[in-house]
Amino acid sequence: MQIGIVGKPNVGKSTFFKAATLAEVEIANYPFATIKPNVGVAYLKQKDIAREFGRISNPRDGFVLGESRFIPVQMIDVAGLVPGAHEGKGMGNQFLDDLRQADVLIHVIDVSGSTNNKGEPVGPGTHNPANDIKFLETELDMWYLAILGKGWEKFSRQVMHDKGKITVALAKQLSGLKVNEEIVEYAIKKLELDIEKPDGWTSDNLKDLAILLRKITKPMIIACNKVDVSCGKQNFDKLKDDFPDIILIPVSSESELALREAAKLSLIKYIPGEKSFNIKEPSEMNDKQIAALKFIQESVLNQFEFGTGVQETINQAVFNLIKYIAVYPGGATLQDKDGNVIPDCFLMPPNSTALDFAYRIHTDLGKGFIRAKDIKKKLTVGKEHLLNNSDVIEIISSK
Ligand SMILES: Nc1nc2c(ncn2[C@@H]2O[C@H](COP(=O)(O)OP(=O)(O)O)[C@@H](O)[C@H]2O)c(=O)[nH]1
Ligand SMILES: [Mg+2]
Repeated sequence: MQIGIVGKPNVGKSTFFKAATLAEVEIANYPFATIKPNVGVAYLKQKDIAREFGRISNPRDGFVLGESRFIPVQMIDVAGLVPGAHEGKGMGNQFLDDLRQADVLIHVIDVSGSTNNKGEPVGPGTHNPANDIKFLETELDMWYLAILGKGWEKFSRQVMHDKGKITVALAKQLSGLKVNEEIVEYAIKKLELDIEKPDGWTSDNLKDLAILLRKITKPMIIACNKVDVSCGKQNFDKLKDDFPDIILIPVSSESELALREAAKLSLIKYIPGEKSFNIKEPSEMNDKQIAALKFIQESVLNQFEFGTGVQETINQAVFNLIKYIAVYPGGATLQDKDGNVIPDCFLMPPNSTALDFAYRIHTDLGKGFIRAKDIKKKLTVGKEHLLNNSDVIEIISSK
C-alpha cells in the first residue's frame, strides 16, 4: 500500500509528509525499506482491536497510543507539479514517474488561495483553489493519455492483425500504473467501445479511456491545507459546495507538525487526530511556544471537525476512498508464541475473502485452507466469507 502526496509547489506537501511520518514513539524497525528520502512511513489510526477483548495489542509494526492502534503505510512525497508537467514543464515526467506505484493520492492544495498557479506566494484569497483541483486531474489524465497513445496506431493494427486481445496489450502497456486486464476490460465496456476493433477508436475515445483508467487507478482525496490562514475556512466551505463528489478535508499540516514535534519532545501529550492535547511541561516552554499552542487549539482544533485533518486525510484515503480493510490474524488466545497480543495486521483490498487472507499471510496457509474463524463473532466461516474492517480471523489449515 502506497500513498502518494501530490500538488503544485509551496502548498505544504512536504509539511504534510513530515507531519504524517513523524511518530512520537521510537520506531525500531520499519516494515518497508526506505530507498529514497521522499519515501516514508505514515500511519492509519484505528481503535485498538485488542481492547474489545480487554487487552492491549503489541504491534510488530506500528504502535499503540491510548486506545488507538497506528498501522504503517508507505507514503511518498512527490515534488511539485506545475501546469504542463505532462509536456515536461517543471521537472515534468520525472515526478509523474514517482507516482506510478501509488494506490491512492492525497492532493494537497492551498485552500487559503495564497499560492498562485506556479506555486509562488500571493496574498490570501488571491488565487482560486478550485483551479488546482482541475489542473492536477488534467495533468494526470494527459500523462496516462501520452502513455496510452504512444505508437497507438501501429499498436492497434498489430493487435487486430495478430488476433491478440486489446485488453492484454493495454494492460501490459499500462501495468506500471497498476492497470490490469480486468480494469481495462471494465473501462472499455463502460465507455461502450468496440473491443474487437480498437483501430476504429477515435482520439476522443482514447482520451476518455485514459481519463477513466486514471480515475480508477489513481483515486484522489483533497487535503485542503492552510485552513488556519485567513480566507481558508470560507474557501473550504465554498469548495465543498462546488465539488460534492470529491472528498475534501480541512487541514493544517503546520499545526499537526508542531503538535507532533512537541509530543516527541514530551512537552505535550497529543494523539494524532484528536481535537485537544495536554501540556505536560509548561515550565520548559517559552511564551512563544505557549502562544503557538494556544493558537492551534483555538484557531484549528476548536474550529474544524477533524482537528488538524492530517490523520483524517490518511484514514479516509485508505478506509473510505479505496475502501481497504485492516484484518488481524489471531486465535482464541489472541497471542503469538512469544506472548505478543495481536501482533500482525494486514491491509486488504475491498471484497477480500477468508481465503484471500490466508494466502496473504502465507501461501501454505492458503493452499491448506480448511476453514476460518471470526474471533470477535465466534463464528466458523468458509473460503468465500467476505471480511470486514478490523476483523480478527484465525485460519485453520492442513499445512
Ligand atoms: N499557515 C500554514 N502554512 C503552511 C501549512 N503547511 C505548510 N505551510 C507553509 O507553506 C510553505 C511551503 O510548505 P512546503 O511543505 O515546503 O510545501 P511544498 O512545496 O508543497 O512541499 C512553508 O513555508 C510552510 O511552512 C499550514 O498548514 N498552514
Ligand atoms: Mg516539498
